[in-house]
Amino acid sequence: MNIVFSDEQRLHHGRGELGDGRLMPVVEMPRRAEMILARAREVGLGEVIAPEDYGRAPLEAVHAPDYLDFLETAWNDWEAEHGGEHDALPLIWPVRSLRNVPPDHIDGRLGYYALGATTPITAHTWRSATASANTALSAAALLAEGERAAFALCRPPGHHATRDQLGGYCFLNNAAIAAEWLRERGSARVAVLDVDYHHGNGTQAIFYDRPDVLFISTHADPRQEFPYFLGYSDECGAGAGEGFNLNLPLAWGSDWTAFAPALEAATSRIADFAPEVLVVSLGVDTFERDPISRFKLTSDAFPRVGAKLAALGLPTLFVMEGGYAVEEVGVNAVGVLTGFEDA
Ligand code: B3N
Ligand code: ZN
Repeated sequence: MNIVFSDEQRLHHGRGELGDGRLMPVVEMPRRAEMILARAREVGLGEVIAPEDYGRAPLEAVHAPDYLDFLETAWNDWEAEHGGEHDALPLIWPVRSLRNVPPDHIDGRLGYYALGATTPITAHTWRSATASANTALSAAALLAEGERAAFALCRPPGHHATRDQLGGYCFLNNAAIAAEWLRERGSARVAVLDVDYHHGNGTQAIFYDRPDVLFISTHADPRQEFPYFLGYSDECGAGAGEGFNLNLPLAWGSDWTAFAPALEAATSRIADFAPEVLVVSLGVDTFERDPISRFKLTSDAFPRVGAKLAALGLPTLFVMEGGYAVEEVGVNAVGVLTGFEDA
């Protein structure tokens, strides 16, 4: 299986993230991608290919043009107002009693276009985020050319990014951009399966009223875990999309015995849907020693996940999402991919 990755994806590196009531070192760091790349090379997974530039059209198929303009200019606007010493972070949001209008000032715009305060914008964010989206698109193109599977080593990740909001370390929704591109290239039905520890709220929202893109997510129960405000089991899709969204939340502490039945329910629904292609939002923050998560999967679970996905017999695009146990992230992410290939 070929791997798509660009050196530009290393550039985004936040100086701190808000958590525990203070600014902490970021967990979503360039070394994550380096560890995954090193492991992929170590096991001879496939060739590492640089992405092509697909331009703005596939981004606009998923994201609002004004949001893309904001992302592209946010750092310059922030630097002009606050200097470049600290990353850009929002401090107020258009919540219930306020008006949902985009202001002119960068501090207001940050709140308008962000769903939380954990995602710093840096001087290189736009470059890395667009490179990450191009990585997903280039890997999708490998499937369109007839490959059975491809791995988009996306970083920054994407599944929390909505049509017009960043959050949860995500700026552009790489999996959604790839899924929509595959749809527009002629795949009549696309399934997106999100196995990250966190609910893929952005991907869900983007496809919520669509019957042609099935979204399924296994994740930590939003009653207990980020993103808290989406990912409940009664969210089934809307309008023409009703019945094409399936959330499978699991309690803190879930191990393979809890995770495996959810994965079985997910793959069974995908088989019924009979998609032409499967996009996997691949997070390995379900790992027992992940520093920000509370599932208990051991490293030997990840090849089993890959084998289970392979049994669907579908062209499969893996799009990297979360996973912050840096020493093990390569073994765990690549474990899914070798499990898929060896099945
Ligand atoms: O949940 C957190 C968080 C929890 C613990 C942390 N420690 C102990 C360092 C740090 C952060 N923050 C909220 C933002 C979570 C974003 C999740 C991104 C992700 O992986 N999505 O799939
Ligand atoms: Zn996650």
